[in-house]
Amino acid sequence: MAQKESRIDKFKRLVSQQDKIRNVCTSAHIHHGKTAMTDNLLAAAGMMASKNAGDLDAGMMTWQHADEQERLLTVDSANVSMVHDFQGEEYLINLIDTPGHVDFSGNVTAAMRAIDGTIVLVCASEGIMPQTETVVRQALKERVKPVLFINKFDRLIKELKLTPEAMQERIVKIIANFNKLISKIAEPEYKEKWQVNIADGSVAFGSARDNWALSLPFMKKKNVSFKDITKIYDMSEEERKDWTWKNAPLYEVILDMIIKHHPSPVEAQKYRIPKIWHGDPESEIGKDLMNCNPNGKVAFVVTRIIVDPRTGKEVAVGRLFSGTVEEGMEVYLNNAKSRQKIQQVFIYDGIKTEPLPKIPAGNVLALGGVVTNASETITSEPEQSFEEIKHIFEPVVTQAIESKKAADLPKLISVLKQVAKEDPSIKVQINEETGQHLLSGMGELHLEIVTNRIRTEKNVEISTTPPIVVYRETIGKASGEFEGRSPNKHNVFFMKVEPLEDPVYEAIKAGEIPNLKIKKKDEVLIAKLRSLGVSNDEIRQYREIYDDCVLLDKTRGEVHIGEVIELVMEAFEQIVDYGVLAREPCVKLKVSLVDTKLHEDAIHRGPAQVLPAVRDAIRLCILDAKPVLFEPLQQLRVDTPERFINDVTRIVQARRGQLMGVEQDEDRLVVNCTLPVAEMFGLSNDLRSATEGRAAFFLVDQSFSKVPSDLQDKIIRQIRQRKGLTENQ
Ligand SMILES: Nc1nc2c(ncn2[C@@H]2O[C@H](COP(=O)(O)OP(=O)(O)OP(=O)(O)O)[C@@H](O)[C@H]2O)c(=O)[nH]1
Ligand SMILES: [Mg+2]
Repeated sequence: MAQKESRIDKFKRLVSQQDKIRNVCTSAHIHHGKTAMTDNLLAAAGMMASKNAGDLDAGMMTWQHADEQERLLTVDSANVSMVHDFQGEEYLINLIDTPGHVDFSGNVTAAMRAIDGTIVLVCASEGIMPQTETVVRQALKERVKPVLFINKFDRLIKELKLTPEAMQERIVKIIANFNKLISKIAEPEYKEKWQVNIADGSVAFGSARDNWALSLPFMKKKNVSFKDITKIYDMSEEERKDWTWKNAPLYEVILDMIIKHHPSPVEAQKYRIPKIWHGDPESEIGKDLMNCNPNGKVAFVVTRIIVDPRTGKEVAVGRLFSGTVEEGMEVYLNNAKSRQKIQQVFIYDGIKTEPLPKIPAGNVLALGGVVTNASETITSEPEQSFEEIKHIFEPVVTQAIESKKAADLPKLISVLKQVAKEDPSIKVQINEETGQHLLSGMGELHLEIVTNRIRTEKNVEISTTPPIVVYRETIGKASGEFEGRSPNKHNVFFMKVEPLEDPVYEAIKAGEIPNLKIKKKDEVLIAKLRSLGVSNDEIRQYREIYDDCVLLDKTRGEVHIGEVIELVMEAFEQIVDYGVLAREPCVKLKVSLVDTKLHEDAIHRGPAQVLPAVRDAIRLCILDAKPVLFEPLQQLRVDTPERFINDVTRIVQARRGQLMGVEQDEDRLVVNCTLPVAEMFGLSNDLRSATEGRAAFFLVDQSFSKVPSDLQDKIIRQIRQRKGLTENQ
């Protein structure tokens, strides 16, 4: 008798059948049911007790941290893999369940790099929400194809008691709104191509919690009508479970949709690679990437660093775009510029990692033994890196943190470094002198989760200050030319600073131009800058793009420039990181090196000479260019029952908020407004208590705007005082 194939052997076989792989993620507005769906898919694949699926009391399988269980929300992405039979063939589905809360949206961006398709969930009752738009943006930016699952359909049946006709109308409306989003956001080529469609089954609807789903093709196959659906909640629970398992099984409808409508890695890489990797497509690695070649050169992008809960060891999760990774293989880390050895290669089996001796291109997997950071490109030999994984929102809230016990000082530093690795949207600034470190995150909840994990999971007792806002510095006009002299007086740098042109700034912010040191001719960048209206002369002068600022080299015929330009870049980065007014980060600066006088002898123009000279010159320029402080603003959507509208507008206006408009949406009013982040602390409590908990707000977008002039000096003074800066620091 033939022996039954073990599950791990099955995975081993399927990882190399590239046309039978689908790499996907869930994505949605907060709480629209991503994790309930993921858990139910896992249960059906026999990877967890089906009894626990979607049962919040018993705990979601994919919640690996206690805080997720306590707060009933997803913080970390969870990788799971499963096998599904479709038309007589077995498929391997690598699925990442992403968080919905906007504070953790960095994890969504990272997941989008690893996968090729996403199932966007939309609550049937709430419809498209601000975060739905955000996740569609995140997906399309990485050329990840969306399909739609309209979830919580039970609410239409049980709470709203809709007729079959009204149900269909609701579905049509949600699909139309979803397709409108795609037309609005997608690149021209995908506006039409990626529209979802009820007839072809790229839309499904159902209840993730109650473990059922349907699509139009599936309804036809099973001969199920909308009228039948209206009746299922009149059945006893047992009856309903039997009926839905037979006529509307969630796992079958969703996994069939994934297999039919999402691309295999081979198909996807043909159009995704040109978007996320800007090397030469005709080179050997370029061809390997485009073809997802398992026998080609290795190219792996790290999307997340996680600590395996079972072993306590760090693993690098990501996507293998080309080649085959094996245990014991030596690889090159292109950002770190170092060689390391892969000790283990893991695939996900359900939620657990399982070591395999080797895994070929086209899979989401994890590497053990490689100590690295998210966004790293791992290859066999030095190669062109992938585009940086750029997060859509920036950390704008900061907390100072200190260890309570002196003995924990060194431990806290290593824990903070670890936290910054594990969480792509946390920024850590370590100050070994004062012992007071700064942790910046997306919002209050983000910092609360991270600081609690430092206490409970990393076991360091810490004290924290209340959250404060991170400001930005920029300039109001072009400066004159200013010089900076090196301490030995032998080198002079002449600099100029201007506001960066809007089109270039917007393109950098949108992630269309990555952080970059320009060492050789970069055709993609040249074409991009030209399309943004930059003159050919200036394009040639571009040397670096760094955090929303650019550095140009306008010197001519300076023989030693090649030897000092790296140091000029370093000084430029230092000023961008710590501006002039209050040592807050700078934005929208175009800094030009205009001329230099350099000592003949390299020994007299080392870092100790060049760095302070360049910094001084840039500082003088900025001071001449009407420096201003920018504050982060959040564009919010506040949903409220009509009777509380006056309370809501009062709260918004009391916090320096601006009302942009009020719209009626079904049974609620939708208030669009903009608030300074500095005024947002405690907003959710205020709103809750003024509206009996009925109003809720959602982040639509983030921007920076000039601090009102009457507040600027006061805020600068406060920041400088907090940082302990003296007059001329
Ligand atoms: N009525 C109803 N409730 C559902 C359904 N699916 C999920 N829920 C509930 O909605 C809430 C959120 O479900 P989750 O699965 O955690 O949603 P999520 O999208 O993973 O949430 P985040 O990851 O925190 O954004 C829970 O209370 C679920 O029980 C559904 O089909 N119908
Ligand atoms: Mg979740």
